[in-house]
Amino acid sequence: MLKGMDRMKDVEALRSDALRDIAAARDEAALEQARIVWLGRKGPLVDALRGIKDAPAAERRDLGLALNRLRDELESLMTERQAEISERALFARLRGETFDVTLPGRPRAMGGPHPLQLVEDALVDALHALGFHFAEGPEVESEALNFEALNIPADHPAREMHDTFFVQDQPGYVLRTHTSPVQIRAMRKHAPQPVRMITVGRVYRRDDDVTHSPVFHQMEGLAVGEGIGMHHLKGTLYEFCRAIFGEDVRIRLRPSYFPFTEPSAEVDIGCVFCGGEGCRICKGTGFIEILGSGMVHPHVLREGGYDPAVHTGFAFGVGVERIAMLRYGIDDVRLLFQSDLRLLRQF
Ligand code: 2U9
Repeated sequence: MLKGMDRMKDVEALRSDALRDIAAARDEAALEQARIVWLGRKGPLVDALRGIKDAPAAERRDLGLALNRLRDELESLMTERQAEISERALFARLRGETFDVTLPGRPRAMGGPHPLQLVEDALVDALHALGFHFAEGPEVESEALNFEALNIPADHPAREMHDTFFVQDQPGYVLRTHTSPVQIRAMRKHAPQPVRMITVGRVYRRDDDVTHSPVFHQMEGLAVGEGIGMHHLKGTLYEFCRAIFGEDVRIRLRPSYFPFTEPSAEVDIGCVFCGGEGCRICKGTGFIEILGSGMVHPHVLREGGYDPAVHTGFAFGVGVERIAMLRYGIDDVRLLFQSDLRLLRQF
């Protein structure tokens, strides 16, 4: 217990004893012991703090200040000492460890461009060279743009539940089932000026087997202007197929049906595997289906802000996975979505 005029001297004595103990602590256990002795509930400092009330009124303020300052000082010295002890222990451990510099390094798993990305780039480059500009749009799309504007009314089979992912709590919104709404957006932006654009991106359908994935990629192109005809469509697609499959490629157009084009045509190329003689991949026909296309339906032109009496246009769509599977001989579409390095290292 501190008494009378000696109180301040005793604070000083207490300080020098505590400092000596802290400096002498060589390990964590010793430091913890010093903490209990000097800062613990039964220690001299807490005792002295409790005794402030018994000191003469004139001394209380200075004594309180000195004791509180001492407590802060001891706490921070102990923290510093703790860091020194840990560092010293770490260095001691490292000095004892040997390191075999002849061991082989751990190889890093290398990434690389995904086959879908390689195909996407090739498709976009081929059309960029023909003067088509690139546009993008949202993957969560309104039913109005994904369906109605594309001449797919509410009772159309493509709108049945099994095809479309709906967005919970967002009536009227779907995950886009094709990239075509991007073209509607571009038409509305540019009409009545001519447009020549392509878009590529993810689309979603409730399908899942060796040839269908619930998420897949499409590339679509559109050209609208005055005097555009089927010959422009055929010439563009021929050049496109030459860029992708080689300049000797043969193409064939077959009549088809899409709600957003009229007339519509499916485009086949001469089978790149058998040279047209017929094989397992072309199922003996000598041709492989590559893309869909057609002249933009008047309803769709009007929805885009063009007058079908003045403007015409052509459009086409390609499945990116299908091209990648043909190009690289991949027989299960799901391999493209599994991020398996055994597949990805091959590109
Ligand atoms: C607008 C007008 C017309 C885009 C077209 C196709 C034909 C087509 C398929 C290819 C493989 C989809 O991924 S796939 O299954 N696409 O056959 N797409 S015409 O027609 C449009 C698009 C937008 C405004």
